[in-house]
Amino acid sequence: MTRKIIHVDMDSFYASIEERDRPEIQGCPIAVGGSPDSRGVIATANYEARRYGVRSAISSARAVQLCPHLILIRADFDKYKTESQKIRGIFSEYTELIEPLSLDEAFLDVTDCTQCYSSATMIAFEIRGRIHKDTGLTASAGVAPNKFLAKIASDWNKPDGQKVIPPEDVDQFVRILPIEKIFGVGKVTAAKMKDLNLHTCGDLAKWSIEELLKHFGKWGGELFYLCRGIDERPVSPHREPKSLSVEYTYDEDLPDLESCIDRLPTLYTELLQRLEVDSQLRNKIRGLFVKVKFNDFQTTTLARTRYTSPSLDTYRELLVQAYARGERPVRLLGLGVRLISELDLEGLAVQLELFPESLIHEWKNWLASGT
Ligand code: DCP
Ligand code: MG
Repeated sequence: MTRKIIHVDMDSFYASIEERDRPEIQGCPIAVGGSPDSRGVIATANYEARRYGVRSAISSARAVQLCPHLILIRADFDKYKTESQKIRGIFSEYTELIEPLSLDEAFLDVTDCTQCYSSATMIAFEIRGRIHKDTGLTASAGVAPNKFLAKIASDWNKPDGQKVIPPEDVDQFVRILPIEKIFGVGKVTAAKMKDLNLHTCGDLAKWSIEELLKHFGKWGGELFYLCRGIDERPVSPHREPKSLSVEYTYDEDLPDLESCIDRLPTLYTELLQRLEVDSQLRNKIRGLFVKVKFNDFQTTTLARTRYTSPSLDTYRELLVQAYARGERPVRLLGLGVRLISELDLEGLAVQLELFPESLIHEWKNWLASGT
């Protein structure tokens, strides 16, 4: 049966909240992030600041270079969580099938919704209107028969827009869809695909599953379906991740251990931000890991279980050991935490003590100071 999936994604979420709360800076270029003096990074920027090239994950120092009159504001996660909860409250008036991906985005399965004459397009429109009325913020939405297409569609008419991909338009839509739109295709993979003369999903669809598997490993199997616009993954409200990690493939290989260590703080900040998304996650950490992919694609993961506080020092120690296994230039670095499932947690309630409140404050201060 054809499903109706909506992907809602707030526009420049943190920055829009700060702009809303400070009428005096409305219309100015605004970014939320750490301090430029101490290796801080940008979490996000409003659309005015983006015109200068200020984007998520660039260093705050670079952002100020690009836009000298940028207004840089420290993140206030409690405030963002409050807004996120309001938005989720609105979603839940339409469906129970909500899968949040972060504070500012979620998938909704509205196949069985009877509101708005069962029109998913109208439901998306109404939800965006409700969000604006209740929070003063704008959201964009994508409506499609599956998660893959709905997520691409929500980005199509951003900000404050929506796009619908009806089932009958799927073939035509994916045929000319650039490969960069596929989740997981970053700069490096895109360059590799282009070398193979693969530019659109239509190009990918000409390859056999064997060829895809040969060039892209296991992921090739997923690509076979995605490039045809097929994605059967359900919207699952109770997804329980087993781990949470951030990783980055560098445009140029990192030549030595020192340059790897230099990259740690940025990855670490992002990992902490991801952990902030769900307050339950902190209680579920039962180990830390570092992933290193060397320039010959050999990958090594070094984990330390029983560690429940993700400190930068521990990650540095792990990185030193992981690097020693290859001692070659590095193309990818990743940092992560292993999580315990809800069920395991019940049996190990005692261990909750392992994650003291004081540490959480330490993180927040650390984040705010941007060091
Ligand atoms: N975020 C972050 N670090 C990143 C990316 C995002 O801290 N590297 C935070 C800040 C964003 C929020 O997550 O406000 C949502 O991320 P999005 O990618 O949806 O970005 P925005 O909502 O800011 O902008 P857009 O309008 O492009 O969705
Ligand atoms: Mg967003």
